[in-house]
Amino acid sequence: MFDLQHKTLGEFIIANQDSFQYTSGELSRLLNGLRLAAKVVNHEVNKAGLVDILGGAGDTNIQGENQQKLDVLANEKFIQTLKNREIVCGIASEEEDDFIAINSKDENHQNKYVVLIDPLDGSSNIDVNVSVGTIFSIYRRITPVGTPVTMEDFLQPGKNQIAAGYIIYGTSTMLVYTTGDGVNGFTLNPALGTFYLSHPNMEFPETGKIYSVNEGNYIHFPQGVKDYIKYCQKEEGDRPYTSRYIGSLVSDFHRNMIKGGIYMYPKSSMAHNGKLRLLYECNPMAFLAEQANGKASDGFQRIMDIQPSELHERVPFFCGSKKMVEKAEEFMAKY
Ligand code: AHM
Ligand code: MG
Repeated sequence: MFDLQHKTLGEFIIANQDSFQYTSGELSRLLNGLRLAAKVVNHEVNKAGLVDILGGAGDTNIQGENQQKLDVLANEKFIQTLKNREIVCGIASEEEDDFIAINSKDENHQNKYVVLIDPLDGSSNIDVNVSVGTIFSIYRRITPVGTPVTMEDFLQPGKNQIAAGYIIYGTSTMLVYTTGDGVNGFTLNPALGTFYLSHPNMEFPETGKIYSVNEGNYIHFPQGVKDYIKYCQKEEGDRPYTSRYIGSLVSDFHRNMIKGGIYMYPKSSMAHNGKLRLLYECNPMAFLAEQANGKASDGFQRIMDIQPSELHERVPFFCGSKKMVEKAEEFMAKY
């Protein structure tokens, strides 16, 4: 029977905690906290069509976008779960203007980790029953334990991440994560409420045949991107490629990792740094991509080398099968 043969996420976390280079019990508790919140949010997402939790909550987030109620709810659930368990010293969320400092009860602030989270990404897809996701990223704090966290603890380059992952609320719900030792995917058995290891050692194929980009913005893209898109469409060798764009980063990334492909959110004449957020979206996906033999770039340089200067900073994003990202960079370099 599937469920009995396969390792559960809880078992996997325990089994692998010794191989983790940093003190591990705390990270395990943190991953367990995220796993729990994921199940709660999954429950809410799955009943989205049934209850009156659809539509804008009336608030706009810091980026000036209308927040869906489920965004707010997912944000609350993740923050509550992490706060209550006192497993992190700070949280930054795409839905919050500022980071949240957490003071543990013993007043010693002994927790070493900060979490950055996009609680529900792709939320414009919720009310049309298309997959959405949660993205998380974990760093060790820079400032000493025993003191309150500061902005410095959050503004770290992606290469400092010690873990990152996503939860995809799709045809099935999966939790996919890395602690820097490859990428593993776990599928939720909704009847039991248990995640099982279903996709061990996930890897992007070296190259692929899918390109994912919002082509409606074509006219506003830099010439390098336009040329690369034309290259993807050209009849030559294994081309033309297939165009697939869900508009939900986690889902587009997940498909491309399994099938081989490239996801792009370039800058445009409308949005000078693209749309995606370096800290909540690009860095965690870049860490996963690199751990899965893929690549992530802003078109010119490695995403995880960028030194962030603000929490909600945006950056152009090219991510996926290594050869495809390199090809896109080649076109970008011409201009
Ligand atoms: P969000 O954080 O407001 O949900 O925006 C991020 C999403 C990504 O999941 C997706 O890839 C992209 O925005 C789609 O944007 P667009 O509709 O401009 O193509
Ligand atoms: Mg988002």
